[in-house]
Amino acid sequence: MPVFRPGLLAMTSKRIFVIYTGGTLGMQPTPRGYQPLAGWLEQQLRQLPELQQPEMPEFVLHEYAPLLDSSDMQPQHWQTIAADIHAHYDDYDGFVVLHGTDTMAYSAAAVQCLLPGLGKPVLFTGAQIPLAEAGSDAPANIRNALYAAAHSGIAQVGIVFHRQLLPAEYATKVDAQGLAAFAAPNAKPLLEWTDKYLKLSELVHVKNGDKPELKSIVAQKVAVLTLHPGMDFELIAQWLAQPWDAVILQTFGSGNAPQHPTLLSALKDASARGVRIINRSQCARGDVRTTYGGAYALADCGVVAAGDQTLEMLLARLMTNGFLV
Ligand code: ASN
Repeated sequence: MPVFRPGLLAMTSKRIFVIYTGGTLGMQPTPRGYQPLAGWLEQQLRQLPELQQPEMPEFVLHEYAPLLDSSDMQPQHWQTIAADIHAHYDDYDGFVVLHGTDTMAYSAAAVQCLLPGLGKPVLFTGAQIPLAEAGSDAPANIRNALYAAAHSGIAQVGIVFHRQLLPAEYATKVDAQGLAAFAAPNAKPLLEWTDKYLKLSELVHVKNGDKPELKSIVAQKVAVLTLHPGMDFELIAQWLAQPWDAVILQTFGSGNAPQHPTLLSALKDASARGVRIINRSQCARGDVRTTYGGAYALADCGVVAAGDQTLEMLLARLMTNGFLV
């Protein structure tokens, strides 16, 4: 396993393009909760001691207007991020996207789908505590993201958070307030920062610099339906009759649903009309399998098993016309 000793690296001439979309990282307290503040972050980052070390790369900060809480991010924002990376691709060694944590895993998954054939690192990071407040996790997260974008050799989209670099394909937000906000229950971290070392897992795609393709978002009417005991299947059947392009069913355990005739016939009708219906487990770890009758019943209705894909990645694939399974 390759190991980097940050302290021993010589001065670097690496250049990183940083896209700042908003999020808690750069927010200020106001009477109506935390809000982003335009034009504030760059000066703060230029003074941050963590970023002044010789092994840290140079960076250019591209601030979006308006800065957003990530709950306001939409597919068109994913497209803008991917297009900006694509437009600046040849001029930088890697890319860091500063983003709110709430929908970071969705944006990271989407950017991965929008830039197939990526040959350089694209690392999303943010914070749970604003940089403006004591005890903020922003300095360490930004430092680790910039460092990994310059030195790790990773050629994929990842999320750097709380001493880990997780693959965008498997990352999800698991903690609303805690600093270890992200996990990849079905994958290993690509990198982990220990006290002395940066450990690189063997799973990384190695950097080759190749310019990716830039795909476009395809407008889709997608809905997510989480199954639960006590559902009203008559109402669900009416809902499934709406003109969806795709429905992600969050099923029980290893992909099971109640074998209720009203539900099953509504699913069968919808899939016969061309609605793509996907079976994804509502469990965080594990995958969808035809182990039980409930999963076979869904497959008989034309419902497609999602394997171990995250909700974020499934949505991203649906919205970019990528392969689902
Ligand atoms: N609401 C914030 C956001 O997603 C949460 C955060 O960044 N920690 O923009």
